[in-house]
Amino acid sequence: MAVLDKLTSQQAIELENKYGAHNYHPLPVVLSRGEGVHVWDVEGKKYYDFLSAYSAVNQGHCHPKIVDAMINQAKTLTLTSRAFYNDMLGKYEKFATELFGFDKLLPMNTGAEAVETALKLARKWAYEVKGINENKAEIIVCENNFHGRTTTIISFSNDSVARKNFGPYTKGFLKIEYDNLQELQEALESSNNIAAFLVEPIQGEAGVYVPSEGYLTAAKKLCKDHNVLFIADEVQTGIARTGKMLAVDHENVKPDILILGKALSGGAYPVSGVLADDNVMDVIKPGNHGSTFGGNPIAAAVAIAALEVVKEENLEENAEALGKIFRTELAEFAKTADLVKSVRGKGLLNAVLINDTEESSTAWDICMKLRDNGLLAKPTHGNIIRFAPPLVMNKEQLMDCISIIKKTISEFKK
Ligand code: IF1
Repeated sequence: MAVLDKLTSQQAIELENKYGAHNYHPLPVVLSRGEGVHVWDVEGKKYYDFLSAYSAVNQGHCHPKIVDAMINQAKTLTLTSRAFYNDMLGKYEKFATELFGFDKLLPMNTGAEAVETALKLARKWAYEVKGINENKAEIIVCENNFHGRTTTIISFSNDSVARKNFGPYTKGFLKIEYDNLQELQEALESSNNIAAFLVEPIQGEAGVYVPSEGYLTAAKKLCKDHNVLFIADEVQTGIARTGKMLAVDHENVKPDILILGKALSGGAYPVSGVLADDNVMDVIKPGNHGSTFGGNPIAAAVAIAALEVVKEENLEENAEALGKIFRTELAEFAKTADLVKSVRGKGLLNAVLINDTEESSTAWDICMKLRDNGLLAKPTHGNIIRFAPPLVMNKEQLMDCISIIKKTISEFKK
C-alpha cells in the first residue's frame, strides 16, 4: 500500500491495530480533516468536535492565523537547539510573560514535561531558597489527579490502570483529598519539608470536578502562610477553556508556578511552558534542565499566534457565555431525561453525568450514538461524558449541538 493511497476507515483502524502499540482505545472514527469546530472522517462525514483534542484545539481546527505562523516559520528556521540563541524565543517569552503576568518562562513541549519542570523547580527552590535539607522535600498533590504519564507523575496518581507495574515509584509526594482545605492545612502543618502544593484548578480526568468557590484562594493563602509554592496545572483548564484566560483567574489567584500546555499552541504543535517570578525561576542555572525542542522557533511563532487568536476573537467571553447556555439547557433536560443525572463544569469544559454505574458502558454507548448523529465526545468514566468543543463555536452551532445531544440521549436504549 503506497503512503498516498486513500484508506477507508476500516483500513486505517486495522493498520493502527496491527502496527501500533495498543495504548489507547479510541472511539471508532477516523478523521482526515478539520476546520474550526468541525472535523471530517475519511468517508467525508462531518462532525462537531466536542473533545477538541482534550482542550488543545481551543482556537479551532487549522486556524488560518496559527497555520500561517507555523508554515512561515517552518520555511525560515525550525530548530537550533538551545546551544544557540534564536530570534523567536525571546519575543515569545516577552509576549507570554507580559500576558500572564510573570517574570520568566521556561519553554517545554508536552504537558507532562512542563509538570516535571515545575516539580524540579519547586524542589530546587525548596533546597536553595526555603532551606529544606537535601532529599527531604515533599510535594502535596490531590487524590484523583491527572498530570501526565512520566514515571514520577504516575508515582502520585491513584489511577491503577495508569500506574500498575510501572514501579518502583518516585518518593516525596503526599496525597490529600481535592477540594478539602482542612486536609491541606493538616498536610502543611505536618512537616517543615513541604516544597509545594500541585493542583488542577478543575480536575479534568476525575470527571470535570469543579472545587467549591473560594477553594483556590484559600489554598493559595494557606500555602503562602507556610512558605510553600502554589503550583497550578492549567494544561487543560488554561487558555480560555473555562471562560477566563486561566481557571485561577475566576478567583484572582496568582500561582507561584503556572503550568501551561495543550492550547498554548492551539493544538497545532506540541508547546508547553512553566511560568514563575524570578525569586523561584532564578534557581535554575545552565545545565540544570532543558530539552532539544523546548523553545524552538516554530513553537515560539505558533504560541504567539495562538495566544493572539484567543484575545482577538474574544474566546474567553465566548466560552463563558456559551458554557452558561450549555449548562442551563442540559440541566433543564436532566429534569425530564432519566438517563441524565446532572451537568457540571465551567466555561466550555463540561461533563454530563449519566444515571448508571462507573463500570457500565452507557457513556461509551451514548458517545457511539452521538458519533452516528454527527457529534464527537469521549467518556471519562463509564458514566461521565466530557463536552469540550473548540471555543470558536458560535451560538447557533451550540444550539444545533445541544439538540443533537438531547435527541441522541432521548432515543437511547440500553
Ligand atoms: C492522554 C485525561 C484530559 C492534563 C493535565 C498535564 C497533562 C494533561 C491537567 C499532560 C493531559 C490528557 C492527556 C491525554 C488524556 C488527557 C486527559 F483524560 F487524561 F485527563 F485532557 F482530560 N496536566 N491530559 O490534563 O499533558 O503530556 O499529555 O501533553 O491521552 O494521556 P501531555
